[in-house]
Amino acid sequence: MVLSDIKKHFSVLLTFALVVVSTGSAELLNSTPSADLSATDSAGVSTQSATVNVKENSSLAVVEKDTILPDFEEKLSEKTDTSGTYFVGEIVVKFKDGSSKKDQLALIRKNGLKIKRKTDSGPLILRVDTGDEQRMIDVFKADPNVEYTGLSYAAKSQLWGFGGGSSGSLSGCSNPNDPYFCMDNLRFIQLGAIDGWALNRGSSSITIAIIDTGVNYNHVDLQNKIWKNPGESGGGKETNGVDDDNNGKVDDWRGWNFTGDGQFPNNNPMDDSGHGTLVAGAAAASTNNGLGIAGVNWYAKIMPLRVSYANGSIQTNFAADAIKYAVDNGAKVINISSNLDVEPLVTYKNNIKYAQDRGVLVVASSAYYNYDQNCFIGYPAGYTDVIAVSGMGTDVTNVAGCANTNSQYSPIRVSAASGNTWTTTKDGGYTVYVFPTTSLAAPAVSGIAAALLGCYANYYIVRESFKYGVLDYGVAGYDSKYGWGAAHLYWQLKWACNL
Ligand SMILES: [Ca+2]
Ligand SMILES: [Ca+2]
Ligand SMILES: [Ca+2]
Ligand SMILES: [Ca+2]
Repeated sequence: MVLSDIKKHFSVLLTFALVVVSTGSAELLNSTPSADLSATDSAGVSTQSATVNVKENSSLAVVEKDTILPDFEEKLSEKTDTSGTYFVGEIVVKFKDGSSKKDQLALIRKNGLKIKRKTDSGPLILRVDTGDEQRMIDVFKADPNVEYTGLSYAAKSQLWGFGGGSSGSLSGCSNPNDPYFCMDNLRFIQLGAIDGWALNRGSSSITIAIIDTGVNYNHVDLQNKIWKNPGESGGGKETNGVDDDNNGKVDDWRGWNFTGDGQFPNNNPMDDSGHGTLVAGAAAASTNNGLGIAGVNWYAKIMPLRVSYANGSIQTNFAADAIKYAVDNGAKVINISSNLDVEPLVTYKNNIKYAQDRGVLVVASSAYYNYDQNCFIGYPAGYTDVIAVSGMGTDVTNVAGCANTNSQYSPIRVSAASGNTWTTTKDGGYTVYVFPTTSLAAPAVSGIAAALLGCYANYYIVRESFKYGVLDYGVAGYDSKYGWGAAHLYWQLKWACNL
């Protein structure tokens, strides 16, 4: 795959995400060495505070004791380079554990940079002049206190084509009675869902984290499916401005918005750009409720973790943080329907490993390319034991994405029916994506994984079911188009849960 081909394919992808939203002028709250920062968001929630106390002229011992890195000095960038690979005007630096804060700050100041965000996982996002990113990376790389540094990578949603259809009412049917299911259930047949539901329809005890652009948690077909953080629910804990469960996030009762306004993260994971709501509905919309669509999993909960800006650009550094949040807050499946063609900083891989080591399944869209093309699978789909998903069309010979083996890692790869996916929209309606996409194939796999975990299959059994319990297509056995085969709720339940 040559660069021009990659760009050509991404130019198609970007038709979904290229709504540029003006962000207003960046606020520079702390251009002086000493300042006290605190803020309250519009919901009355104190989101961050930090004291900066840099005594440049004090003796070394005093400075070392008092130096605290400022939490925030300038807003994050929402603008990517022309290929959409990284956010301009930013670099990411992880200092070595135990390195002196004074030395860290001195290096940042000496090069005229500012701190945009301390990520939960450790790396700092720093402000650099646009166009000067690589030079600054080289400068920081040469410093003995720096563990690693690199560009501030963006990821792309793996959706193609345009949604259609109406939000009008349709006559009902039964079992399940969701009107759009009744109108078009071929995808569910291909997923083995109709037969599978006779065995198991999922469990509300299993939560799927949707690491994406947020979710419209008010959608009538999603509102009863949104995860509630027990430690931040009831007795007014949702809005009391207190981190009641002491997990580092204030009032995170229904997920988290890691990007926030570019300055402060917040507790409102609403979906502005729409992709995450499409993904959430495809995995686990309210089913058999007489409304809208059916989900692959009837009962699993959805944890909305927003890691994008309003323009839909996904901030990989926050996706890494969100993986750890999902694990620490009880999600059992993590769905990532976004992809990079370059490997992000190692934090991302480390946090996926953190999830897998704790029995949390990570499902990711393989990179979208033209049908049937042998191509690079991308990241995070390319990491070890991530369930990387290609998208099978209603005509099963059409497959979006790839499952080939030109990766330094060894992912489990599977295909999933995603042609004619009816799903939920951010505006509260419904839409259909006719062509197969990996963005909508991954949540079908997440819904199946959640069903298997809900019938007490363990992590390893579920992971292996995507190899041994799937329906083989094409060349017998593993192939570069379908991977091990097509995800199939019925056969995987049989294989993993002995039903
Ligand atoms: Ca909390
Ligand atoms: Ca609270
Ligand atoms: Ca429904
Ligand atoms: Ca095959």
